[in-house]
Amino acid sequence: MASAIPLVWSDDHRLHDPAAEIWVGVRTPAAEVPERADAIRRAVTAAGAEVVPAASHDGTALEAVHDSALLAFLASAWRDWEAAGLPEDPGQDRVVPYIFPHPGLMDGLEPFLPAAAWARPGAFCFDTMTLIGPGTWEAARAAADVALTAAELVAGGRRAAYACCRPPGHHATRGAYGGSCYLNNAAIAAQRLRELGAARVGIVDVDAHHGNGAQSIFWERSDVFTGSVHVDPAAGWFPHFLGGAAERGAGAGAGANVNVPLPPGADDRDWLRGVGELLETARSHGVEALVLALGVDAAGGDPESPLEVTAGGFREAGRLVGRLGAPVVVVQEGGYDLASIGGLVLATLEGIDEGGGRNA
Ligand code: SP5
Ligand code: ZN
Repeated sequence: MASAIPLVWSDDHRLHDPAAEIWVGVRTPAAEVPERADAIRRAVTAAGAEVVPAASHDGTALEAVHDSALLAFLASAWRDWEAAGLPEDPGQDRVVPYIFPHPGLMDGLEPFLPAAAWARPGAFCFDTMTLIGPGTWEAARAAADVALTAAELVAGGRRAAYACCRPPGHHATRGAYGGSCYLNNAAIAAQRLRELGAARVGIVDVDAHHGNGAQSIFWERSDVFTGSVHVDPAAGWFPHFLGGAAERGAGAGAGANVNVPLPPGADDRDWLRGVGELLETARSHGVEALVLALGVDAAGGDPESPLEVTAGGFREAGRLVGRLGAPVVVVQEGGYDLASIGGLVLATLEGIDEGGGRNA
């Protein structure tokens, strides 16, 4: 079956090859590899999707969602690391943090921005798993361009567009990167939809991991509803420290964030109930456009999550999204089993078509 949803693309994702993750101090092979986006693109275009090249954008849309200090750090991090000689001595070929301005260290004081290139990453990164190399910034910029281009297609009247983003974005907050994410592509797309006329926008995140980035960025805003269904961080899963059902937003945004944490092993039925709850809540908030943060790592067999969703589950989630009736920007997040991720994304896009999201 042909997908009527255009796929927005940039070859520049390949400039980012983190190669490794530092987990419990050990250098392990990266899960977030360039082949991911290529595999997804192959499956979706084999089904007939039109490919739209990403248009480049200046920094304005990034500044609307991220701190300028984070953007400045990311833009020069690799150059600064190299200039400090760190690839030769001590022999570290990626930017990795080693000290963090932990609340327990600072006790309310404002941290310095470290002068040392080896200390500065800790001011902006919340884990040791999200490495920066040559080309990481260029690829992250390109992924944001992909998301922005998809948002502009939808604002221009397309019923749906698929942003084949890499690196992913949903763990990145206003001021920090981590979880294999540098810039929050979904949040950037949502903010752009707001600027282009949607009075209320929803971000529904179905990646296996909590969408902490959008939750935090829009925490005090009522104009962007955020929802995430994910494996319960309190049961031992990334991001470990947040993502519970009690997190509902604050101030003007009180009630405009919903988390549905699921137990490890949760299947289609549990997961689809969560997806449905998020979409219903988005509907009740009156969203005029939706961003679907589509990680497919909730699938059974994915090496990074214990959820057991099937391709049929992803197709049904797509149908629920299509039935919402709002135009939708689908933004790629996680999904790490190279053999299956393309089919899972395609099933979701076909579900959106079937549910009513077919382009006129
Ligand atoms: C975008 C996305 O799905 N990010 C999720 C990142 C979660 N990574 C947590 C990894 C936890 C440790 N896994 C052990 C594997 C060692 N290589
Ligand atoms: Zn994930």
